[in-house]
Amino acid sequence: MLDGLKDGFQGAIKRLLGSSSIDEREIKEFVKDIQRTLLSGDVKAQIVFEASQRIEKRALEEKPPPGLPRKEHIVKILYEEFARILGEEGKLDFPTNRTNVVLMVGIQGSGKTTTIGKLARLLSKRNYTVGVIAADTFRPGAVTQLRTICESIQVPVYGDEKEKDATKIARIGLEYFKAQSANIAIIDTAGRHKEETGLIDEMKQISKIASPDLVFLVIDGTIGQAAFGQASAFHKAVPVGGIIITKLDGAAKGGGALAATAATGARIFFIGTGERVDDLEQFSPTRFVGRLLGMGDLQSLLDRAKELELVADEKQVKRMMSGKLTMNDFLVQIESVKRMGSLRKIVESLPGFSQMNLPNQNLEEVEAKMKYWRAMIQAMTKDERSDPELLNSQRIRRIARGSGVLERDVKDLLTRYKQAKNVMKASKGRQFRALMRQMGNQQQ
Ligand SMILES: Nc1nc2c(ncn2[C@@H]2O[C@H](COP(=O)(O)OP(=O)(O)OP(=O)(O)O)[C@@H](O)[C@H]2O)c(=O)[nH]1
Ligand SMILES: [Mg+2]
Repeated sequence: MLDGLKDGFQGAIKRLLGSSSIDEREIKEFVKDIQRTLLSGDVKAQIVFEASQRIEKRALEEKPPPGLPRKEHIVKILYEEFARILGEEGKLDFPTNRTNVVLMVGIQGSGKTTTIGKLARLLSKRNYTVGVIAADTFRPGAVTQLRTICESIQVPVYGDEKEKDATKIARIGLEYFKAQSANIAIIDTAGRHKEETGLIDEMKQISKIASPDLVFLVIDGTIGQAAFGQASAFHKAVPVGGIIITKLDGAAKGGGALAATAATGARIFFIGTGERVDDLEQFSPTRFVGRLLGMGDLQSLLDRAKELELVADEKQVKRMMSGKLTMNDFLVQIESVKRMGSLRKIVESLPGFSQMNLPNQNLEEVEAKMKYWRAMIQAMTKDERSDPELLNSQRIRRIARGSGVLERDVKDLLTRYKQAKNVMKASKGRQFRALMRQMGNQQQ
């Protein structure tokens, strides 16, 4: 599934990462690549336009966190913008002290009835008691279809083959399952076209009577951008709370997923990946986008970006500006120097390190020292790290033993730390900011 999109995105990313420099032209080319891919993946033009505009604007204007190359930052923006369209992961969580009502809507053949079976099974596995109401009086054999599916998973069905009034079935079915104190009642409805006003009205009626806790819109994943119109039409009639995209096992291009969420603002909860009752997957936006963009590489990039953002954490800078440098902050400084490749320029600009008279000192030696400092800081307790003033000779001895160094080394670290703290205080964090800037440039 989604092969077209995947190839397109990954090709674009590869080209971006492979280019020697990044300027406005490169960024625009990249955004065009993305646009082309999205359009060929059947994503609605308006969504493509809005998404690519945001990506381009951010790519041109945003400064990457210090240490993250601009190209990689742009990939990260791409990831974030897609994840944003898809929203957060939809989680099902129902209170168990009443009967929660779930209403399934969607056009004919989208997979409502099949999905109800899958959903009922999943919910029973999560220890909810589930009942299903067959309120599709339109399609011949609808009740039998539902009964057959639910029999195989031992979920009770309320249906009345002779009753032609769907709203009545919904009402009586709900009374039936409420009387049994079922946790969840799922209502199957007749498939309808968005233009069929009669059936849309019936759906509104059912919704009014049932006052559902959650309306699931079931969308056929193979319909592509038509999903947008469908989703908005349904959403206008009943408030769609969640989306299930079916048939993503086949030739679906996946654009419908982006379209449906954009149209309703609702999250995708599940995707259907086959006809069998177990073929339902919890949908994870980050995993979905990850799959599209090539997860392996993306994950390491995101991890690294997160780490770097951690280093450049504004809160930390603020804390340091107020002269409160903790041992943890100090450790972050040490770590960041290591990560940036321990270049002399950086080391020299690091508060506290500048006093080390570096020109005469071997940088490797400094690095070796850092390794020990790290070990020493790690041997400290949480309290000691946030307030190194606590470190009396007894504690110093313990730390030295714990990290395999001499007490003198611990004292040396403390001196270094105090210097850093003083410099930080005197410069009100400016030094730290300068350092961060420098590290950013270093990588570009
Ligand atoms: N491959 C595949 N087929 C699916 C999936 N979900 C549903 N189907 C098939 O799609 C067809 C229609 O499914 P139904 O569940 O009957 O659809 P419906 O929305 O209830 O249809 P109506 O009641 O007529 O509106 C059936 O043949 C299902 O087996 C899926 O995730 N993958
Ligand atoms: Mg059906």
